[in-house]
Amino acid sequence: MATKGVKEQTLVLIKPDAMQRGLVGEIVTRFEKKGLKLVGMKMMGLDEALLREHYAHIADKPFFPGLAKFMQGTPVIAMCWEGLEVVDAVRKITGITKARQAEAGSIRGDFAMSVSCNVVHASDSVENAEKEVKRFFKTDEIHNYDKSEYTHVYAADELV
Ligand code: IDP
Ligand code: MG
Repeated sequence: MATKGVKEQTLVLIKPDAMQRGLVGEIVTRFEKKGLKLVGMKMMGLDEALLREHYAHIADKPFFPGLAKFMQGTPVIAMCWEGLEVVDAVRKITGITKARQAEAGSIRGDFAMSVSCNVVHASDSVENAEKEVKRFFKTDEIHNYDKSEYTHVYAADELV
């Protein structure tokens, strides 16, 4: 799976608070309007093993059991977005973890007040994005197609 240039990929999860609050369309729209390419999307429930792997860096924190319960409250929507330096771009659109301090204009800044119920997950580095896309999607669930608007989203020398 190519992950360089305009083919860089990142994982976004729409979390259960956003599912309950009817924010799915709004969240997807923000990434679409930025000019990113949606190459994978599915609804899925997260089991304990997947959550322990995905949140390995915080699995020993006291808040982890509560977080795991929250993340299992509804199915989530997993998305793979593609674009030039997309991992960084999506983190900026997402905003910082503590949503009530997240910058206005970011998804968390505009739609959330909590540290744990913060509407979306976004991969935090190119290295982690590669692992996370593989964790949530099978190879044949990631799609390769031409996006006609790319000639307007990117300059010719960026389209490599
Ligand atoms: P991130 O989602 O902004 O990358 P991480 O530090 O990777 O933040 O934490 C993963 C998720 O764990 C957060 O999005 C949030 O849902 C939850 N979380 C992180 N820190 C806390 C905390 O101090 N209390 C409760 N939940 C937390
Ligand atoms: Mg993180």
